[in-house]
Amino acid sequence: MAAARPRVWVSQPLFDDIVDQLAAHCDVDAAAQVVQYDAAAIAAALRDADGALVTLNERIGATELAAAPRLRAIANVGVGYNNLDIAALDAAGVVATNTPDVLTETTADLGFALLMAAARRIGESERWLREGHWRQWSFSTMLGADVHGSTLGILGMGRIGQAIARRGHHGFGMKVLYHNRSRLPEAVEREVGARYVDFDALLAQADHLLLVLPYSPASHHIIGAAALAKMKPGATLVNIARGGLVDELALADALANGRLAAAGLDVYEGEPDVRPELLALRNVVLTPHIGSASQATRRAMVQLAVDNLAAALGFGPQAGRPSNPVTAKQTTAITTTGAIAGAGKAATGKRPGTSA
Ligand code: 8YV
Repeated sequence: MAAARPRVWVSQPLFDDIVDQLAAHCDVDAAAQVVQYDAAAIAAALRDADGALVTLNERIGATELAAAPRLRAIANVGVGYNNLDIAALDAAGVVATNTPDVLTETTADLGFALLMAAARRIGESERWLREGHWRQWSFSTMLGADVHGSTLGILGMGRIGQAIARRGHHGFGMKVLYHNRSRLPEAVEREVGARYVDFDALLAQADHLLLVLPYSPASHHIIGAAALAKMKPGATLVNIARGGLVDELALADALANGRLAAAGLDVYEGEPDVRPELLALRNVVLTPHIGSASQATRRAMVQLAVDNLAAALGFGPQAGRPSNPVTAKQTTAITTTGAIAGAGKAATGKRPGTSA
């Protein structure tokens, strides 16, 4: 008797033509429309599944796994995987994979776009024009901060951080400073044009600070009231990693009282809900988690996740050896002192736990 085909759950509509490749080996149960799942719905969907293809909106931990005896692999469509409890997956013998590399440049583009939009008040200017205020124009209308020639601070220096550093250094003549859980090799620092500094120096010296570090309990609210108070007055903050890195109420305060000039946010602690305190401010540019959202990159992410899942389930050219496994050991954290928490591969710039 032929072995039963594995069952795969696909949590959201992705790209059908790519997801359909799984049908060569598996029975595929793919969501036909966008769904917001609660824990019970995820447990129900996983009950008979051997594999799952999920996005960062699906949170999976010990509770959901307890009801999924057949589950062998979860392929996350995203480089960040803080939606998955990796220790619980390891304990349950479930392989988890992510989609690094393919989204690096696209996400770095968005980081830079938010930096420029915030510093040069582009969102605010556009609203002002649409609201019919142009006749009130004066020579000091919408004065912002320069990006070229300023000091760019990058917190988290994985692949995306490095891609942003290159843009700043080579494209905009910026002085680029970074802080990371470990220092890059000198040759990499030279190539990306960035200098390592400690956390406090980064806060104090950056005209524009970009957050590109993984979220974990250790990095929760790493930018809170204390860190904001150490930032250069009039600086810009951009977060393209995970919302939980920033204490959003403290940030809203700093933006409202002028301590920071502007912010650009692509991620939020309670997304898809955005705090009214942020929505009420004019000097913050808000985008709905679109860091990797170009046609080509989102397709590449789904292709990589499909290949990872097929390999983890024992099919295809990489059978048994998915390219991008993540394990609890790789889930490391940056610290404010520059010490390294956990084990990782940051020195090569290949950071499996990077979030954005
Ligand atoms: C998401 C991201 O994957 O890769 C990440 O970590 O945050 C994004 O690219 C994307 O929003 C789809 O879930």
